[in-house]
Amino acid sequence: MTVNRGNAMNIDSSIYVVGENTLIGVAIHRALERAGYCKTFSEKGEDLKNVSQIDRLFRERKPEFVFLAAGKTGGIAANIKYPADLMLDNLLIACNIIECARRYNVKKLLYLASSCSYPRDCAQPMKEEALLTGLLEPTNVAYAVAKIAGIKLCQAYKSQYGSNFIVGIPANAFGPGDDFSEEDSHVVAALIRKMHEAKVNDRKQVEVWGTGNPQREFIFVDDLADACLFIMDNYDTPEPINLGSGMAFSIRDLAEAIREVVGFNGSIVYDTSKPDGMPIKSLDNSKIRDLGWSPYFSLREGLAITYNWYRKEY
Ligand code: GFB
Repeated sequence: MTVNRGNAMNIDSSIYVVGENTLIGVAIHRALERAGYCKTFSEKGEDLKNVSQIDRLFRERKPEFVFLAAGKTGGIAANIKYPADLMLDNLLIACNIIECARRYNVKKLLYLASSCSYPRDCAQPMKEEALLTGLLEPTNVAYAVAKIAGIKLCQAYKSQYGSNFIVGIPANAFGPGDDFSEEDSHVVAALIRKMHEAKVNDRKQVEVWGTGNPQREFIFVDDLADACLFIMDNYDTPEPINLGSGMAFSIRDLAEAIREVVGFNGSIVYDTSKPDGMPIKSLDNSKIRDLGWSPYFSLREGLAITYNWYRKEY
């Protein structure tokens, strides 16, 4: 029997997870399947930047709920090297998906923004109201502007058409399926790779970028996916909502934690010629906690699962 919970997803709702290969998209699929949702799908080779392909997909598959977890991402170096690619990809995908969701009367859409949408010198932990109150971090301004455009587009559709499009702002996600490339990855994947390679090649030291002082809030991707399902069912207002874990650490502490999980016994050196990026990014999670959601995995557990996955895959 189908249970009707107002705006909530039903077990047989048609659910489209946009981003078939992304870290977060894959984790949302896993979470939906685990929870028993039986009609979930992603694009099958369609180009998300091609509006006629996306229009056809919506017309044929008729999704009722959409998780928008697509768009190019990358760590600090990728943001410096490819600002145009990152910006264009994210803008086009947001425009195409959000407009098709309106055209085909999607009941509800969740757009995933990024914590780099907050101003560089934001008061910490960052509250949702702080968006657009100051200048952005220069190393990721192009990507951040694209993400802010996506947030504002959801709000504009809500205001003009009454569309139930909501926005989640995730902390820095990591987990199985992450990009482990040498230069373009985010810090967790990069340090797992560097320390693993140093261990197996018997190297004595590993280089960590920057001063080690910046602080980041990390969320294990299965917790993030769980938070996405939770707000799809329990949050209906156009103001963004932070999706964090409360686990804020300095890069130095993160590097030590990864060293232990990987079992690397050499030393860690800091290359201060590399950029630090935003000094602190930590989210105020009171909104989602007050609704009744909290994360399950500790940083250590998340790192161990991610490292096991990395060892099997690489
Ligand atoms: O993960 P990350 O690239 O993302 O870097 P951001 C976080 C911090 O780790 C920075 C330091 O201070 C880096 O300098 N770090 C140390 C390293 N060693 C490494 C390394 O080997 N690789 C990497 N990548 N970092 C991105 C944004 O910023 O975060 C994006 O550029 C996006 O726009 C994403 O929002 C979530 O948190 O600095």
